[in-house]
Amino acid sequence: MGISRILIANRGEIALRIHRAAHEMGIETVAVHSTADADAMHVRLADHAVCIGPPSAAESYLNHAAIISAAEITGADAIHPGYGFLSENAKFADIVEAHDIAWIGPKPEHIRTMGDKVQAKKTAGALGLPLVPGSDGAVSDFDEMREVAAEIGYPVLAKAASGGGGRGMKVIPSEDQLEPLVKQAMNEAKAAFGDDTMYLEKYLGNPRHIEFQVFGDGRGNAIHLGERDCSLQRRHQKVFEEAPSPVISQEDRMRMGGIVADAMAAMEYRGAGTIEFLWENGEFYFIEMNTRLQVEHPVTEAITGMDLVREQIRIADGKDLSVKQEDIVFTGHAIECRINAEDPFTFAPSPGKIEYYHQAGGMHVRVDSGLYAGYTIPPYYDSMIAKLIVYGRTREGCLMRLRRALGEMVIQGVKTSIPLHQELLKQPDVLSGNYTIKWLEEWLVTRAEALAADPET
Ligand code: MV4
Repeated sequence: MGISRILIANRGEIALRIHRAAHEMGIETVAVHSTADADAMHVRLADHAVCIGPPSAAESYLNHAAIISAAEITGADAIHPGYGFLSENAKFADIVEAHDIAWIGPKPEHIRTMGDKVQAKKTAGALGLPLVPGSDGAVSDFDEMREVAAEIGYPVLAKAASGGGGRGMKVIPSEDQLEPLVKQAMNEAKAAFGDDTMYLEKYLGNPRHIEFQVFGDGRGNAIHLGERDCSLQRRHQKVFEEAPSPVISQEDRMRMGGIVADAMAAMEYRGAGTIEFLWENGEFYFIEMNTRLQVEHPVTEAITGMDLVREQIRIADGKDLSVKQEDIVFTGHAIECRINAEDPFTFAPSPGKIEYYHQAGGMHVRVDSGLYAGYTIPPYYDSMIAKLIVYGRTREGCLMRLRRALGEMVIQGVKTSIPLHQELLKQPDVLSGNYTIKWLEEWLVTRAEALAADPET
């Protein structure tokens, strides 16, 4: 009994990350890949590899039948979905479990609940999490919307129940624009998700994005691993993440962490999860829950010393949580820079052949990446090609080490966001931790204007 062969239903750095955790546990891996990923590092390292389709994700990494068939053929007894792709697909999770394959993820019912943002908010509220003031669930009647909006005050934010991650939102500045803007948002939501259910929230003008990492055993025990600050984002793509947040006190961390862990215990949540909050004027407001492992999980690993993928696998195998809350110690500071194959000024994707690659190293420097010299980055998928995660005993020490490590990284053949990160590390607001979700995009505008005025800068 027990998990002995994991099929990794993903690609890129996260596939490699999962492979490494599995191998450390003595578990074999099965890589499934598209024709475009035959030369990927995780495919080479995996014990078994199955080509599941053409480059298009719809026909490969999202292809339920091909993935289940690959699991059956190779005798995999568990599937890890990584992030993105099928990771938050409740139907696929159901299918996996119906095949007696362990789903290394939350219970399908919880994926389903949290995928519906109205249901998620109701559930969070019932479990005692602080909510953004807004409509009590979905609203479809414009008179009712005007009533709710008048009560919470403008500006309000119309959000699609099937949205999330920034999709299907519209800021409504005043009552006269409510009906036309909500109608527009509904049309967009209908087109994007096939569902125009909307809800209203008070629009928070300048918050930080603070998310708590949680783990549950599915039987009523849960822990939190503190927060990550992911406020530096561009178009809902995180660029730079850190743990702990520079603005959260140890007291608030343990208080809010206790609330989220109690909530997860009460719902008998299983596996890894992230509870997202907006944080403004010292208050937390729940917005969404992600029922998956996140890209930025390594910063939590760095400050807790825990292997989050190992924890996920243990839980999927029916084991207890490996630690008790009182045994979790937060030490030092960690920052992750996402390195994308893209132009550091225009953000245009830059796929292609890696002519030369040199990875940063040294004390407390981690690079999660499947890159190697001679590898060709395919144009079909996400542009993130590496994550640089640096740890230091203090935030200042971490920033100094990060600057040094970024300077060591050499990626030739494609454009990357390394120069963007090097510029960011010169900004006083980044160095002092004085930023909100608006900071990066505002800074990028200033930078573009300065560049237009004087191309030498
Ligand atoms: C908000 C908000 C302001 N007020 N909700 C964007 C993604 C999704 N997770 C929720 N989002 C937001 N919800 C209220 N009531 C602002 C955002 C938002 C945002 C949130 C986190 C990180 C970056 C963001 C960028 C733009 C808008």
